Amino acid sequence: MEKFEHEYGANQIQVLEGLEAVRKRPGMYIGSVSVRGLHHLVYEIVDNSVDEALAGYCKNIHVIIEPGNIISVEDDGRGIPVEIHPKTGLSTVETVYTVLHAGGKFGGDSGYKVSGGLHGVGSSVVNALSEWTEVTVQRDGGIYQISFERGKTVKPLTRIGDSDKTGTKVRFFADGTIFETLDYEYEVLEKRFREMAFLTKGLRITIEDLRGETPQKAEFCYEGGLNSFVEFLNKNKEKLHNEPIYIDKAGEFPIEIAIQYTTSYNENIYSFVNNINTIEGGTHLEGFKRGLTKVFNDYARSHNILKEKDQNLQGEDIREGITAVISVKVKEPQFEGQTKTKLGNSEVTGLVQSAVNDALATFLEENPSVAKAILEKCISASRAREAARKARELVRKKNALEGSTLPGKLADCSGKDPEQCEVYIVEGDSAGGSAKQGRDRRFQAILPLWGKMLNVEKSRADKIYNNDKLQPVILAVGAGIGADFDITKIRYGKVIIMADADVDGAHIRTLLLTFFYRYMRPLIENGNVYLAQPPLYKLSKKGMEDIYCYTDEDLEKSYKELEKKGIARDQLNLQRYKGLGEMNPEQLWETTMNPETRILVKVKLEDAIQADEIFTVLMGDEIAPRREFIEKNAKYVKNLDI
Ligand code: 1YM
Repeated sequence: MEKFEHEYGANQIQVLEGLEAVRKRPGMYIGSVSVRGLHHLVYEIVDNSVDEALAGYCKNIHVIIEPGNIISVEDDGRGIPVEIHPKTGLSTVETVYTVLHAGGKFGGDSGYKVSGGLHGVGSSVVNALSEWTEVTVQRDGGIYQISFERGKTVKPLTRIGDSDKTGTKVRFFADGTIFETLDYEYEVLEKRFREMAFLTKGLRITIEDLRGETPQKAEFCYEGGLNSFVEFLNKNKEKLHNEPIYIDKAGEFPIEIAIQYTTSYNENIYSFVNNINTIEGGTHLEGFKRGLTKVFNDYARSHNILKEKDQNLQGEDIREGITAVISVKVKEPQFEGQTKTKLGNSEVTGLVQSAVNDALATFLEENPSVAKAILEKCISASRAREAARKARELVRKKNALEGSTLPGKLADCSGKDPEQCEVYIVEGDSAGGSAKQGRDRRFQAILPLWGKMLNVEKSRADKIYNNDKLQPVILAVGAGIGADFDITKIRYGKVIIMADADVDGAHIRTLLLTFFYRYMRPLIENGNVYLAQPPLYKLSKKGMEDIYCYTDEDLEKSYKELEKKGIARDQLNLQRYKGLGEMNPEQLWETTMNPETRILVKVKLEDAIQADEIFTVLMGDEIAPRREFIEKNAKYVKNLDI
């Protein structure tokens, strides 16, 4: 057996200090030690395989969650090099797994290093944060293996057999003393790998979950690349044209774009740089938007769809109903923004814009019926925008005349500091009445909702401004709507939706959440939207303090606890609350509004793609997917969340 040299020189001591730093401050390297950070470990390893695929050597990646939350990732690339690395005196695999940031430096120029999802730190960080790691490489006719514990080499690289194949397999067990949880969420990983497969045409990624009684498995491989991605995003939507518009430009900055218009009123654009989702957009997105606006206006002018007297279509008109995915590869990306997911490289704007200009103009010339369908929609969007502007003006004028910008039904709080203040949006006048009486008026405002329900998903902005149910919400929040929305103007730090725990309540919650998601998204992104959780039950008995239960499990627990104290079930009076209106003001305060005792669920936007799907399906036209969605998620409907 071939054993590799293992010496602890000055370099190696530095290495150990480096990995010690990772263990001391893991958050710096993987964002957090929550389940999210845990998932990052998997992405870090898989990213190396994806890099190998991008370099053209790897076709298959196989990820397994083994029993006991051990992760195994195997690819059929070239295998990490095994020869002694001149700088460290150790094998290259060992170097990659023990030297912080070693990944790219040693590999030469193999293209666009994606490595590391959001944080780009690589294998050594995973190694440092794992109780143990085992790497097996097939390369140069042999099988080689090396093992580590908490980042330290415990078995140096050894040749353990022969093989005519090539590839890398990494197994690791995350360190339970570092992470809050070791329980991987299969759905989260599955979603991420589907996305990665879309982004790397032809790459096959399989994921298996071997924990639990029923193993799960999924396989993703899309020959259509981004076209498949867009078709997937639009699967529940009515399309304006059958085939996505596809742009694929090779070169120094490869650019791949797929576009398909739907009949919806929303804009759904997802952008990626080196396979990293650029949630905050950036120069590539800017270039795309500019190109799109210019090409459609030019086409509309030259084909006399826009007459001389007509104004140009605006970008937002042209993006109504669009679903698009943009993926660019940039050698040295600069990421900016709060979450470092905004591309800063200024040279990219022009490159993307001209790629869109060329390819899209050609497409429109060759597909006049598609061009016509899209432009008809753009023009109707531009009319609606004009109508919305007028509606907005009207609201402003009306407010100016009436001398107040606040809706009449709002019972405002006396405090003025938005940070401290909260508004409860309450369905129904009777619950609104109780809430008004029960609240702490110093910091709690109540806005009862009345009027006709409007399906935001099926309406344009002008209808929304004029809707008597939503207008008070817009005015109370006080920060505008749509493109004008300005988060710094919000009047309340917490916008709390308080609705009954029944079907109607679920409906109003969904409606309001859809509205916030489509028209005040920063409010959700900034974590200002909450769902109040009124209790479902009250247990009472003479001489005993009332017990409120928020879930069925809660109720069972309370019964059991009381039994232990010698109080039997049949001695207790159980009240099931059908609506908020059944509670008196004191009870409402105590159970649902008192910051000391209430339960608030913060609405989080973890995943824009999933949120879009949920709202499209729940509020859209198509009935079959809605039924399917509700059947699949019936058990969660009680706690509707994005
Ligand atoms: C399951 C994880 O890490 N695969 C992988 C990693 C590398 C290579 C191939 C590779 C890269 C290069 C040349 C190169 C890495 N090599 C290095 C380094 N899968 C996994 N597959 N030969 C093989 O980039 O030139 C770092 S990652 F630095 F050693 F070359």
